[in-house]
Amino acid sequence: MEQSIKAKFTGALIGGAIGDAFGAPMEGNSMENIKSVYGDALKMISGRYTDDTEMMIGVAESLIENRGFNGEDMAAKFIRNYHARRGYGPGSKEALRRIREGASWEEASGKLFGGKGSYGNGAAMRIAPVGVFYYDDTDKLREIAYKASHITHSHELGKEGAALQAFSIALAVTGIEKEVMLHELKKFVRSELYKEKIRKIEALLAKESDKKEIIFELGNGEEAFNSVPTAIYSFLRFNSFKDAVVYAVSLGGDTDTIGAMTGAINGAYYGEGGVPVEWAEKLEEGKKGRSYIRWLGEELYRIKLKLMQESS
Ligand code: R7I
Ligand code: MG
Ligand code: MG
Repeated sequence: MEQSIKAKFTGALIGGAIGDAFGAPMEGNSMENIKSVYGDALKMISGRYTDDTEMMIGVAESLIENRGFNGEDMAAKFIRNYHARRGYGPGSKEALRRIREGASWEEASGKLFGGKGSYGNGAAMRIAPVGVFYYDDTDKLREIAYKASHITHSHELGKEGAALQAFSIALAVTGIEKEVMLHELKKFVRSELYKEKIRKIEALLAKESDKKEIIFELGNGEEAFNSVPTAIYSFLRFNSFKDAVVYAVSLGGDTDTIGAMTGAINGAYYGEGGVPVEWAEKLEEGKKGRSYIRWLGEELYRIKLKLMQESS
């Protein structure tokens, strides 16, 4: 494994956190609203990240401590890190409350939203550590993405969205050519809804598409299927971290989350060096801030390297 892979691990985590913080002040605003306030000059207003990154940190901590997946521990990490002011989705909040009160991580999320579980993007938004850690093993990546999602999101479409986001990050780590990526994603996804979304991404990339069309066809909402494809599109359409993330956030809607997911794929593709320094410097510091998030990426890389050496 080359040294540059390390920068892709840290880039995915830092890039996700930056996309989250970048989009956070605009969450819930429409595309028109954002444009009327900022024009085309979207700025990094505050470096504060939200639940997206707080949960991503929990995923990374747990993978590191257990050298792989441990559901009970990952749920415990989510609970330990939880700060309501970071703005959690109602489903995630409820699942974590149930676990805190004694439910097992396997059963807590199952009965949400009428019994099928959540298809919100809360599992996909935090999945970057799984994407990098299992980048070389697609079957394992799928299995762990589903399990890590299940703690809060047991609906198939919620899990599939997280697996799709994780696999996009994995492909970005391998440095796959962008033209080939959609082909690989199409082979990977199992649900017809996501297959259709990927066909739409392909069609939209092949022509000039305006923002309204992207929002209409791919979505900018809190559902995994209305946000993960939008992040993938934003990555594929542009040639830099900055352009992709600015575009993703400018679409409005669930801006912190679409920003986070776009940032994670781009960070994994271009490496930490592709992340604008002025944005990285704005990302909050402190106990679990920028330096800690970078360290988590380095640790994931160090352990991955060790596991690969042990198995060869
Ligand atoms: O997915 P989740 O953790 O929310 C993440 C979002 C991100 O934008 C974060 O930045 C944070 O702001 O919250 O939380 P959930 O409550 O599980 O899902 C999010 C939303 O998706 C829900 O509030 C519902 O509106 C919708 N949703 C569903 N609606 C109907 N039926 C999710 N699952 C269902 C469903 O099965
Ligand atoms: Mg958020
Ligand atoms: Mg959000």
